[in-house]
Amino acid sequence: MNEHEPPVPVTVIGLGAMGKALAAAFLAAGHPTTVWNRSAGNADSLVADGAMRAATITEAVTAGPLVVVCLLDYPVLHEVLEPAGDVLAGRALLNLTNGTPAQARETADWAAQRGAGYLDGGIMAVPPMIGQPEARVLYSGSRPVFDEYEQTLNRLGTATYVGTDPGLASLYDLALLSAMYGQFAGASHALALVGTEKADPAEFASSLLTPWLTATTIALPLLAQRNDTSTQAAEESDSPPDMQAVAIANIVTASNSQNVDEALLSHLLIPLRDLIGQSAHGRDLAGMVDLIKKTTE
Ligand code: FVH
Repeated sequence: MNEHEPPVPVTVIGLGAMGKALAAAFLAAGHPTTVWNRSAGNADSLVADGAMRAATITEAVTAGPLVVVCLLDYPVLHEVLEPAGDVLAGRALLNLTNGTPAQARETADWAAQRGAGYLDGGIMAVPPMIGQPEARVLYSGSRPVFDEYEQTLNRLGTATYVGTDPGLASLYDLALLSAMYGQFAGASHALALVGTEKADPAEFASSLLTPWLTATTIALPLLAQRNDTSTQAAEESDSPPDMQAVAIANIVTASNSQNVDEALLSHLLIPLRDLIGQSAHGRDLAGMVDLIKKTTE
């Protein structure tokens, strides 16, 4: 579609917090938008803003060429879409429901059997961000579908295509969420530690914790280095693993004496200790990534 063509009619199925934000962004960009939700009342505000309410799931799917689904999970998606399987042929199914790579691949096969093009998506944003460039949405699956609807997808946020394997977007989504929850867990531990003394957690968070976490992102490329290059990196490192293990052990000891649960840090200390004990002694933190992976041999 070029910028002079009229906006593509879009259907949004699932009007929870995220589905409503998606439909509102399409409406705001002038797309004829049909909506469906199990609890019909969720559509009221969108209908007031110009959306068309579909009475049935089949009516929703047949309303246009691009069907966007954002439901609680994949079992719900299949329960909802199965009755409309016969009318999916020739349409593009875009699934923004959070799930696993295996679920995405199964759903791509399910869509292909019904003659639909399939894109899976991972939304790296919360509902108020939808419609802004800061809202990144990852897509994988059919490249022709992505190319045809890229401009429409950019209405939701910055559309980023990551590959033809339909499971890739959810893999990247879950990986990014894992990094986020890891950071939240570490930050929660830090705030619990500081909170054991007469310190202001809000002041600590804004003046020290946030700048510190921002500064430490400089180490992320080191973690991503391949194992075979990390040995050399470690030899030149200013922060060798045995030095870091001592600091982590001190955090564990201090956490215990401050009565803060050290379970989180124990999981960091054990892999680091194992890394130091290995024959490739001296490898830098990049080796932790390999330690976490389970080998299939
Ligand atoms: N909200 C967020 O911050 C995150 C951001 C990143 C992406 N996630 C994923 O988006 C999916 C939907 O999330 P949501 O925030 O819209 O979730 P809810 O507000 O809880 O809405 C759930 C919708 O699913 C419908 N639903 C649930 N069970 C059924 C069912 N058995 N049959 C039919 N529909 C069902 C529910 O309908 P209703 O309860 O209103 O009738 C909502 O439409 C999700 O994968 C996130 O991980 C959001």
